[in-house]
Amino acid sequence: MVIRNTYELRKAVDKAVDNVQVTDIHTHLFTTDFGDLLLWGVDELVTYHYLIAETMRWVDISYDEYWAMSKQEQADLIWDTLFIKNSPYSEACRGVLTVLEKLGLDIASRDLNAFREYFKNMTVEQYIDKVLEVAGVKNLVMTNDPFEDSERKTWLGNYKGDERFKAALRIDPLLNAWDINYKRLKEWGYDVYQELTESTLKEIRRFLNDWIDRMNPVYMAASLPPAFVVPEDSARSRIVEECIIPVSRERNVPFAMMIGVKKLTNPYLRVAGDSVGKSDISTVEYLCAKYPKNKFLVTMLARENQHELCVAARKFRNLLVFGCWWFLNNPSLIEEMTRMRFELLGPSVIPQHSDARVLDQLIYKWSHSRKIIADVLFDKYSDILATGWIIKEDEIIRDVEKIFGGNFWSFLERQF
Ligand code: FIX
Ligand code: ZN
Repeated sequence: MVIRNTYELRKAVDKAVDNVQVTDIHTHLFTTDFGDLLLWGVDELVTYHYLIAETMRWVDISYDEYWAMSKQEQADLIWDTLFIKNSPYSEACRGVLTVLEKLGLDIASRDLNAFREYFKNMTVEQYIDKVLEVAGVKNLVMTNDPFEDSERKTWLGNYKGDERFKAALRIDPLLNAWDINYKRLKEWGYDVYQELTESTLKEIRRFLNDWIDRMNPVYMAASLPPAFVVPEDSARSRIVEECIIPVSRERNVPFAMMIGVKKLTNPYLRVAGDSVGKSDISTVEYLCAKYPKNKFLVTMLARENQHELCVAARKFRNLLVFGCWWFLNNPSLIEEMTRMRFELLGPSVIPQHSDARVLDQLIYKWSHSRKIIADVLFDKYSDILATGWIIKEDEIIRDVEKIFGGNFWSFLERQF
C-alpha cells in the first residue's frame, strides 16, 4: 500500500513497530538449563540493581544491612521507598509498573503481596513463553561467562539450550584481569603463563576456540573501561590483537565491545556500584581500520561518545553500532541517540537492546523503546514524504524488520 499522508504514515509505522518480532542482542537472561541464574518474578523485578541504587539514595540503613536482608525484605523496602513514599517515575520504577500493567495486574492496588500471588502458580517455562509473547521478542542473546563457576558447570554438564536463546561468549576476565585469570586457564588445562609468549597466545586462542565450539556464540563480548586503548603496551591490547581478532575472523564470530564502564565506583553497592566514563573512539577506529575483514559490534556507555561513534560507523562498514546501554536506556537519551543514528546512518544500526537481567524486564524495556523508536521513525519518514517521496507500507515493514533484528543476522552473514 502506498502511504498517501501522515495519518496513514503514523498508522503504518506504529503497526510495523508494534508487530515486529525482536532479536534482543544483549541480555543477562539464561535458559532454564542454568536454574536460578535466570531471574524472574516480581521480587527480582523490584530488586533490580538500578532500583537498589535509587533506594539507597533515600534510606539511612547501611549497605551491609541492605545486603543482609532477604530478597523479599529488600523488595518490600524498595517498594515502600520508591513506589509508596515517593512517586515511581524514574525509568526503572516506571518499568516495573509497565510490566505489572501488561500482565493485567491491578496496579491501582499498589499491593506488592497481591502481585506476588500472580507468580505463585506460574512455572518458569510458562513464564518464559508468556514474557516473550507479551514483549514480542523472538530471539535473545545471553551473556555467557566461562569464568563464572555457576555457569561453567552447566556448559560442561547437561546444557540442552533453547532455540530462542542464543549464546554470547563473554570474556571480561580474560581481557581485564589477565594477571589474575591466566591461573584459571592453567587450572583448566591451557599451558599459559602470565608472560604473553607465543605459546601462551596460542593457548589463549585454543581456549577461545574451545568455548566457541562449546557455546556456538553469535559473538564474543567484553565490557571495557574508559581507558580501553589498542594498541598499547598491555596484556589486554596484545590479547585483543593477537587472540580475539584472529579467532573472531577465522570463526566468523564478531567481537562486541561495550566500552566506558567504570567498575565498582561505589563497591558497597556491589552490582549496582558501576559508573560511566568517556572513552577513546580512536581505539574503535584503529581496530576497524586495521582489521577490515573483522566484524565489530560496538556500544559505548557515555553520552559524550555517541556522536563520534556514529561518525566512526560511517567510516567503517565492519562496525555495527548497537543499543542505548544502561545509563543511556532512558527515554530522553534513547530519543536523542536514535535521532542521531537515523540521521547519520539511516536504517544501518541496531537502535536498541534490553540488557534485561530479569526476564520480566523484556516487557517494559521493549514496550518503552518501541514507542520512542516509532516516534523518531515517523518523523524521519514524514520528512521524506514531504519531498514527494513515495513510501510503501511494505518498505516500512522491511526497514523496521532490519533495525529490530535483521541487521544483526545479516551482519553475521556478511563477508568483508
Ligand atoms: O557489562 C554489562 O553487560 C552491563 O550491561 C552490566 O554489567 C550492567 O550491570 C547492566 O546490566 C546494565 O544494564
Ligand atoms: Zn549487559
